[in-house]
Amino acid sequence: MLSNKKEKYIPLNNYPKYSDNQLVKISDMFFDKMNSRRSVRTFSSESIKIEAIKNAIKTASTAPSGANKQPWHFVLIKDPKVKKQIRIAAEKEEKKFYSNKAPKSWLNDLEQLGTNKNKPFLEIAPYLIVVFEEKYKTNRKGEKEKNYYTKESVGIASGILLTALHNIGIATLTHTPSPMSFLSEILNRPKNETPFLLVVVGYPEIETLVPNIKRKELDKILTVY
Ligand code: IYR
Repeated sequence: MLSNKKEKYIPLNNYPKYSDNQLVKISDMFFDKMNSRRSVRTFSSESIKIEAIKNAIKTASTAPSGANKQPWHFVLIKDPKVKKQIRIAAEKEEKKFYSNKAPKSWLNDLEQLGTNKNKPFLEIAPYLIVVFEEKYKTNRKGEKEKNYYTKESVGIASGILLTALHNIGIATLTHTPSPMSFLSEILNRPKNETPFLLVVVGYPEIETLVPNIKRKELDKILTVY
């Protein structure tokens, strides 16, 4: 019988079933692909078709989330004037961080990355994406409705975003100027959203160098019972 009533459950589709050999091979190839991802700090200003970036954001939004609240909002910035405003505000915070806020031990830990208060990439890269965490929602009666596990949800979505961009050869830098509240002001975001991460997006500058640092070996990060 035809019914236009919304079904409570629908079939799970599109899960492939690989052989053991294929499982190992495909996962190994994907590891190689992801293992080539590096945080980049020198970006080319070369433009990138916005549809590709929007697709990556759509992919990020497939992340699981607490009670399916999807507690994220993405702001995609391409306007040079807005990028400039963000750079000025971020460098103001970074100046304080590097000159007096950060303890010596923190600066020592950062030494290997070669970071400093200057953030030219915030203007040079063709796009910035600011990921906002939606801590709660306000309903029509003006009451606060809770979202759940928002940090975990937005963290997973951000990881998928970086993966989706890397998959098409686009480099990223996860940048967290602290505090980040200036992003809410510049981007006019409502009070129920908190800036979570600023992602710099673009092609790496030609002859980009990255720090010669290593990932931990699997046996150091994995315990199997
Ligand atoms: N937010 C500063 C400092 C910084 C902190 C960490 I932890 C890093 O992994 C990298 C940088 C900056 O962006 O320079």
